[in-house]
Amino acid sequence: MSTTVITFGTFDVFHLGHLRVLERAAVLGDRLVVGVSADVLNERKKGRAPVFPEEERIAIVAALKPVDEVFLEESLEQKRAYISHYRADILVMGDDWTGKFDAMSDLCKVHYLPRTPAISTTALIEKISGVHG
Ligand code: C2G
Repeated sequence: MSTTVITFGTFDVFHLGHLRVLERAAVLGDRLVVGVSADVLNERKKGRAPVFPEEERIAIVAALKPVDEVFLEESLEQKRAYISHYRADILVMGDDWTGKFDAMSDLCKVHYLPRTPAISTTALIEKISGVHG
């Protein structure tokens, strides 16, 4: 029987930390499905619009070798529906989300991976915009 892994994220200003989490999620199963957060969801969650719009973020994630399927994550409340729809066996998230998705463990296994240290979209935006010189 094949194992489907699902993960979610904004993947804005795509960087090595994003690539690593997707690579490590993919090896936990046979098929990796990625929910890319919609622009409106990101604005609600982080109080700012992503740098790259959802169509561009989806195109980048969909082109990656470890990724088999991509969809638009329109709301956090639909997480259970997405997990069931894609018949996911394992939900994987970075450990900044530790504990936040434990409620899904009746539907699938929930696995948190250590984040790649010292890299984030926010830090990149600050660096590019010259906030830290
Ligand atoms: N990540 C990582 N290492 C980093 C930065 C990010 O492992 N240095 C991981 C995060 O833990 C997450 C994934 O990369 O699993 C995507 O990160 P974000 O784009 O920041 O995702 P986020 O906005 O937290 O969206 O429904 C959940 C949300 O959509 C998650």
